[in-house]
Amino acid sequence: SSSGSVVTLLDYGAGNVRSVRNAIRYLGFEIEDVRTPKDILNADRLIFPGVGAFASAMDVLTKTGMAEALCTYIKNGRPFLGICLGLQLLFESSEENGPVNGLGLIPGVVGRFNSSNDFRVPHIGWNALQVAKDSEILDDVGDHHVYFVHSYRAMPSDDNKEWVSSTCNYGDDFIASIQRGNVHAVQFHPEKSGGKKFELLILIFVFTCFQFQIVQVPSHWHGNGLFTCIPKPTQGKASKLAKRVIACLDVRTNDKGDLVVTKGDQYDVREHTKENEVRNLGKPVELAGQYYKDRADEVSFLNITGFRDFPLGDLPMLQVLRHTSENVFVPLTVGGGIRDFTDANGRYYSSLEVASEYFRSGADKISIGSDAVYAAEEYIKTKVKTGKSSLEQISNVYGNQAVVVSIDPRRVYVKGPNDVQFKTIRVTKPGPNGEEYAWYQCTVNGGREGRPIGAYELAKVVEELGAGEILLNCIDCDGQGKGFDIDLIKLISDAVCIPVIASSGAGAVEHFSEVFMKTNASAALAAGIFHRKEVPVQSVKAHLLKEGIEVRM
Ligand code: 1PR
Repeated sequence: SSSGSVVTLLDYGAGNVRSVRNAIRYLGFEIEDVRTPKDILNADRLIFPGVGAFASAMDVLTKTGMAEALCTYIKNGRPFLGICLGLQLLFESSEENGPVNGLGLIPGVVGRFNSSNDFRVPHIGWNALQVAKDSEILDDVGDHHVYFVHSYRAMPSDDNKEWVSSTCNYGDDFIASIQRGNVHAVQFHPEKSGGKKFELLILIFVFTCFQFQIVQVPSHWHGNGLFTCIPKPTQGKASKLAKRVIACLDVRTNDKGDLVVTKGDQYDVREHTKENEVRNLGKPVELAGQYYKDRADEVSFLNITGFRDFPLGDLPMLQVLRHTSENVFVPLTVGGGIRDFTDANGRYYSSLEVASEYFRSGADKISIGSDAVYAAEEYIKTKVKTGKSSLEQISNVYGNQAVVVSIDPRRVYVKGPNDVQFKTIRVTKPGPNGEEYAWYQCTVNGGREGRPIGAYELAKVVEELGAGEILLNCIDCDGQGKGFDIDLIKLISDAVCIPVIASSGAGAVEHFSEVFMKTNASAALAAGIFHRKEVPVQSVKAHLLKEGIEVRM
């Protein structure tokens, strides 16, 4: 194309590139999609946001002739920006379901992180970069945290050192970005690394990579010194994954039929008045936009009546996602009603279809509640992985980093540690009858039904079945503002090697530092205090920073 405002996008249809699209459009560029290998060769500038698994991506690229075109394009040093898998595919091969050959342009093998309690896999969240060689891009990124979400990574070596422009430390040093001439690729997600000073890092990339005028700088950027006041990256400092602060919006239709953000007390979302109406704390798109501005690291939407109202019938929720993802450039999670479903007309929808629709509408992760409980119960009974549960299917297709399991446990006190067949803990505060032990019973359907499985057992099983993260609620603490259930969060975050999001009960900034100091939670989520504007997200982060906890500011 001859137009200076066009970006060619290679989207082979494997997942959510909506955020990349939105980011490019937000910056005033036009997008031209690659349809044939020729479109790659004719591109003036090409963005390749890799999504999905390495093997299936390579498969598509090879079959369509795109692999060859990409190699030619990159070998000719044409302007290129690869994102995430778009970086990994440039290497010789990957261990992901493999070994599988890659494009072979950069020496090295993409391997899996070694997971442990300290270095949970997937590596999800904001981490800092260490500069490996001078690069204009990194000068702009500076000391800021950028968003990563991946389980595999390429490592720097003598063979690829002239490519490596930055590394990041997560157990080992891995390659965070590469650059050679016009060819750039990043393991992190510039389109999700939204920040105050540079709303969108992608701008800087596009700007630097392609060295052309930004057509339309969003008005609120003018004169904010975007390119002048950003510090240089730190040299050689071991980076640290920031603890995330997540704003959660429980969404449902109220009795008037409007989609509202609601908030329960121990999951009861109705006012205790004669009308008994659903509590209304605001509009979902508006609140999400507010939390993004307030520097929330992620935003979650839980469609809390999804268990009974089929979400694909619930188009407003998809609208909410679409609109939110146009202006919110941090990861979005959506949950509620993800399961196989047959509608009134007998039409069958697989959970994968439901999830796909959520991803297409702008979700980065989906969250499964009730259906994960059934899948775990089944697996414990049969010891067979059928691959058929929603959890397994979605994880297989989209990768485990895209699948959150939301647990809704209720504390059940018992006298002795062996009174039940489930994992018990000695509680910090004894129960109403002096009980010193408790187990945490999983529930389904928004806490309405207790199931014969504990949160501990569930967490371990869903990790095995392909969950990439656990959203750990606690019905007893929900909406109480008395702090997180430290006993529960410690129990679960010690039991698994995937990230755990602590949820339910935040009432003050100190509750956040407490949960990060006393447990291995990777993130903390709150709803009520943010909705009621009692404590803004910024205050939580300022407090964490003061307490010496790594956060993205
Ligand atoms: O079972 O797959 O359809 O998913 C339903 C989802 O909806 C689950 O993730 C479940 O947690 C959620 N959900 C169902 N009913 C409710 C309810 O409140 N009646 N909300 C509900 C869960 C808990 C958190 C809340 C935190 C923090 N809400 O989302 O935001 O407890 O609150 P706080 O900071 O105010 O204490 P499926």
